[in-house]
Amino acid sequence: MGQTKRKLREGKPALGGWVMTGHPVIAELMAGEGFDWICVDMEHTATDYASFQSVAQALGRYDCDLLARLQDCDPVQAKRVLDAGADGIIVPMVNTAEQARRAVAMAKFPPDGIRGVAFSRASDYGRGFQEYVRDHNANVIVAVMLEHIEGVRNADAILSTSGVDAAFIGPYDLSCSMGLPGQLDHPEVISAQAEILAACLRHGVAPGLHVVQVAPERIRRSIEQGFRFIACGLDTEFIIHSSRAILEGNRDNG
Ligand code: 3PY
Ligand code: MG
Repeated sequence: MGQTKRKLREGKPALGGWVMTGHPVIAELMAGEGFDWICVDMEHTATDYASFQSVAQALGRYDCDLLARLQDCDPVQAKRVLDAGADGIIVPMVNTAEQARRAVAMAKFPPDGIRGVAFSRASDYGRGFQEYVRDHNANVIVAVMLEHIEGVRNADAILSTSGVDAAFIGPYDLSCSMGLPGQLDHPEVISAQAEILAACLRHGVAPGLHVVQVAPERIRRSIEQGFRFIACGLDTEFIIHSSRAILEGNRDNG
């Protein structure tokens, strides 16, 4: 079992980096700084499976779990990223218990799920087949995204689904679904997030949050609030902000 799942089980924060660029070097740079996990976003990017596999290969020498955010609750996508070496999946827009059951099933081999076996990279091309299949269902991380008000209403049913390790709030989609796009500090959005957090605690699921516009104090606040599976920003945001900070005040001096 990787460190992320172990930390979540122990109620400890597991901090993740978020890769929009799909580039293995970016993922390596972030993993080398000590993130517990890296997520490659395949929902809102052009990242394909070959790039995902390159990231998996690049992260091999780091003690850092690799997750993929899928485009949808789709068994084909889950199969392909897990075969490439993902340690888990983040499934967007899980609004019902049925979708949550599907998310778990597509991540696990029978008898717990429906994932097909293969001599893929994940099992060292078959050389580690028996061991991989034996341990996988216990090791894989299944995070469902609660990012729609319908998901908030169904939070108890979703989070009582066996095999869901973490509930991951997408604050932007959540705010949009409430007619409050991007108003993350609106009391109704804050209260919807608090409902998800409380449902997580009721069902023993790790509460997660994507702090998209990241600052160290926002991560600290999220941990204090009780969130444990926390994505810290985006690689693209890191590059924007460091570029801006360097140029600010120096642009006219050259
Ligand atoms: C959202 O805020 O909707 C997200 O999906 C963040 O990952
Ligand atoms: Mg979203």
